[in-house]
Amino acid sequence: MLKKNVEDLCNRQVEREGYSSILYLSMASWAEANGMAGIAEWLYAQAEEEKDHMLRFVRYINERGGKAVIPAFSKPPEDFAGIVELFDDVLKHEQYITASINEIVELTLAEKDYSTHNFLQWFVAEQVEEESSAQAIVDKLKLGGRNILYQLDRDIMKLRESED
Ligand code: OFO
Repeated sequence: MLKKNVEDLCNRQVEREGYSSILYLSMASWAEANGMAGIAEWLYAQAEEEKDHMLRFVRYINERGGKAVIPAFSKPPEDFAGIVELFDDVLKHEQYITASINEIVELTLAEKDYSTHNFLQWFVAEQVEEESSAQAIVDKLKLGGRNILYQLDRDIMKLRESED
């Protein structure tokens, strides 16, 4: 049985993972409407992954005798200043999610909830990957400037294809 404070933080994470999903969906749609098909593909796929992360929390909370709550989500931004700014936002958002996961990890240690601690390890590893792929794209964009955008769009499309 989940302790109430652990359940509450897990439910907070349901909202944060769900918001991540619609944030990336909005970014994907913006990129697609602006002719960046490869980047849009990458972001659509991220949106699906975040939905899966939300579901993992929902199912875990219910499995442990808690009650997962599906919240209303804030409306994500619909316009972005540019692709460099967009990926900067992705990176910052992932860093925020990492900090949020780490808070739950800390609470599970304080509460000696080793099952939830174990459940969270998948997310700890996932965040390392997500921060590093966002960072790699930000670095490429900053290194090459906007003139490499077309090439980068192709590269990201290929990256997505090779992950399938
Ligand atoms: Fe991108 O983060 Fe979920 O966990």
